[in-house]
Amino acid sequence: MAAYYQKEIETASYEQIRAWQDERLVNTVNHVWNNNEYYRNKMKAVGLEPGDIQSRDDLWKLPFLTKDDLREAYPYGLMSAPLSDCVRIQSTSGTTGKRVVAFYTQEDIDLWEDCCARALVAVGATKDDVCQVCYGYGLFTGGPGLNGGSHKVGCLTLPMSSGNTDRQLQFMTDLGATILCCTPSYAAYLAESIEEKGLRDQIKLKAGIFGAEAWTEEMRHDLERRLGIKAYDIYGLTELSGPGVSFECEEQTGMHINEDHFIAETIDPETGKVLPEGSRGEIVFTSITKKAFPLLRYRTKDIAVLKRGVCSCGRTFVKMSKPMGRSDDMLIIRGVNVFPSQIEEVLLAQGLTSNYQILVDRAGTTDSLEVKVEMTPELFSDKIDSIHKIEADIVTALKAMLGITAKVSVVEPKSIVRSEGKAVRVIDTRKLY
Ligand code: DLL
Repeated sequence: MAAYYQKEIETASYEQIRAWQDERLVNTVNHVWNNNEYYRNKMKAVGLEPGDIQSRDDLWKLPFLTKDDLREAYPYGLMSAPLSDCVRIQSTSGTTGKRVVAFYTQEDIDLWEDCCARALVAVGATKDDVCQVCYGYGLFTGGPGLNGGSHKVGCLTLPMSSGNTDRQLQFMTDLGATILCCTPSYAAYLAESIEEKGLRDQIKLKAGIFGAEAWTEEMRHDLERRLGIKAYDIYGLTELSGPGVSFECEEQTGMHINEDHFIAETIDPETGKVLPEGSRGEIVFTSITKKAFPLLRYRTKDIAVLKRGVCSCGRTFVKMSKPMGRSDDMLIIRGVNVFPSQIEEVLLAQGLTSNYQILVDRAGTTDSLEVKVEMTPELFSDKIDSIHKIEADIVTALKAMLGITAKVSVVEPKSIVRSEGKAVRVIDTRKLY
């Protein structure tokens, strides 16, 4: 029997969902027009006034918002509530030049935590559960979001944050954790450690909520078998609040989008044309309840399919498939969002060339990142020691920029294959989609 955190909302009729969306969209458009100059200018630039948006049917008229807008408006340009009403920021992982800062009022946090609570209840969480949250806490949204959701459900919450696997396993076994929240790759690492330490019969986990990066159905089956759980997907992004934009239910056939808070569209990433539901394309979200940082038609760059229909769990919210790739070049490596341009920036700052290659692989359950870069002709004559020093400096600079450790090899000039068309700079051999 399916359980819900907010049954009336989660099982509302399509007409009711539409009515909420129509009304809340109009309110949000008026809210940004009245409170945010950046939005007002963006709307004016295409000749729009708030009165032009009367319902969801008018959504297409609004211009898209992209990460570039967020960067341009950094830090306060898109804040749409007075600073005195904002109580928190969160930020995207591991980036300097490309950092996105999202703001929250107390009400924004409350609604976000409701979304996470819905996700937890959908996987069977109740107030009798012990919920171990090993997503990162701090600026990353994973820890705070699921932590808040877990509190709302009334679970005993273990705010573990990421890393320190021995301690994770000790708490998991000693306190009898039943719900595990982390990235799928960390879940796989925990499974491996549990096997190595022979702890399998001491764990009481029954469900896992895994997201923040791509993972396959094969990985789901593997995690379910090794941890003796049901493994569920959860999706979200910092810009839209964090985890809980959509979540899987017991059917495990896609993630219900919390449509009372977000309107989803699918577009052709090349032309920007809106595609009918059911088409594969880039997902665009409009937040319709956020106050401090509302986003109108935000291009996620995530490629997926929306599917509307009756779900056996009783929920009526449209489902999105697992993301099937991205329409930009962002990589997610060990949970950290990495743009190749950031790596290039580091290499050039260290006096190297732009002849480089980024190799991403997955050894066992852990992503590996290797950067090969050609030395300059001047460096070529240098001693091996100085080459090692440059490699070490790049490792340090990459760690400072991205927060993750990469293997770096400085190679001979002209040893990286030249391309006649677009340079193939990224070779990602992980099988994620
Ligand atoms: O990853 C929020 C989150 C935390 C989601 C915990 C789920 C669980 P960002 O760091 O801003 O936010 O990264 C957002 O991660 O645009 C997708 O490309 C990717 N992503 C998030 N969830 C999934 C998922 C968090 N379930 C970016 N499957 C998004 C595949 C995902 N990719």
